[in-house]
Amino acid sequence: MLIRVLYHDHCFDGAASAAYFSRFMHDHFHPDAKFAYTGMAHKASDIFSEDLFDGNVNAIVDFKYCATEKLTWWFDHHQSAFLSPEDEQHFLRDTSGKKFLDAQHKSCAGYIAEIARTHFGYDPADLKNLVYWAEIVDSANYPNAEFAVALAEPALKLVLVIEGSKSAEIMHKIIGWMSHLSFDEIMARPEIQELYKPLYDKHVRSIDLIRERARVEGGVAYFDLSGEDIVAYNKFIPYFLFPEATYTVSVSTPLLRTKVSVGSNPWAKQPIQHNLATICERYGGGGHPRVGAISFEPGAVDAARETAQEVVQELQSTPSKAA
Ligand SMILES: [Mn+2]
Repeated sequence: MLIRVLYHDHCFDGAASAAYFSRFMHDHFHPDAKFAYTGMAHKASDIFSEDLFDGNVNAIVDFKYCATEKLTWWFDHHQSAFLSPEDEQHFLRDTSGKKFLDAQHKSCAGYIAEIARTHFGYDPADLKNLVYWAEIVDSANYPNAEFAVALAEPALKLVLVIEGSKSAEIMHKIIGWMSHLSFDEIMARPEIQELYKPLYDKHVRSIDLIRERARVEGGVAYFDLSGEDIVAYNKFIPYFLFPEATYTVSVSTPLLRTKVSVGSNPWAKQPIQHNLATICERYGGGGHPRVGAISFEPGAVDAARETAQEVVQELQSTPSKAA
C-alpha cells in the first residue's frame, strides 16, 4: 500500500501540509501504508504528468488541482487553484468527498486539520503547534520585522532550511519528522544543523549587504544584489533595517534569471496605495497586490536596473488612479 503525496515544494506550509496529511492517513485510514513524496513547483506548462500518480492512494496538498481519475485526495487554499476552467469543472463534478478548496484559509495545513476534525473526527493534540506555525508563516503574520528576521523561533529556523535546501531527500525526511517531532527536535538533528549553519551565515551576510547597499528615498528602499551569491533573501530584512520604508525594490541574480523584486512593508506607517501586481504585470511580471516580481533573462542586469528605477519612481509618487 503506497500513498503518494504531491506537495508545494520548498514551502513551509507545503511541507506542513504533507506532514499533517500523512499522519491523518496513517492514524485514521491506512496504518500500514508507506508514504512517498513529490515536491511540486509552479511553472508555465506540463506541471502534471500521469506517471506522478503511482500510489494506491494519490494526494495533492497546497498545490494546484489535477483533473485525473488517479487523484484521491486534494487540499488547497490558493486563489488560482486550477490550470484551466475544464479542471475547475472536473473538481466541481467530483463526488468523492475527498477534494477540498477554500481560498479563505491562511494555511493549507490548517485547512487539512479543520477538515480532518470536522469531517472525520481526527484531531491529534501533538500537531497543534505545526498548524499554529503554518498559519503564521504562510500569512506572514509576524508581530514585527525583527521577529521575522531574527529567526529565534525554531519554526522560523526550519523555514530557512526548507526554503534554502536544494535536496529532495532531506525535504522528504523533514516532512516525516514534522509529522511527529517538535521543531526543536527537528532542528537538533545533525543533518539539519549541517544545512542550517551555512544558510544562516548567508542570511546574516544578506542583512549586512542590504544595510550597506540600500538607499531609502520617498518611502522606497532600493538595493542591488546582482552578482552576489544570494538566491533568496528574507523579504522582511529591508523593513527591519528601514522601518520607515513603505516599499522595497531590489535587483538580484538568482539561478538562471535576473529578478526585480517589489514588496511592501507589512508594518508600514503609511497606507499601501499601489497595487504591486498591477505594476509588475506592466513589465511582464506578476504577483499579489502587496508583493510582486519581474523576471529578466540571465545577464540582463542593465535592463533590470532600468526597470527597477522606473518602479521606484512610480512608488515614490501617489498613484494616479486606484489600481
Ligand atoms: Mn500554502
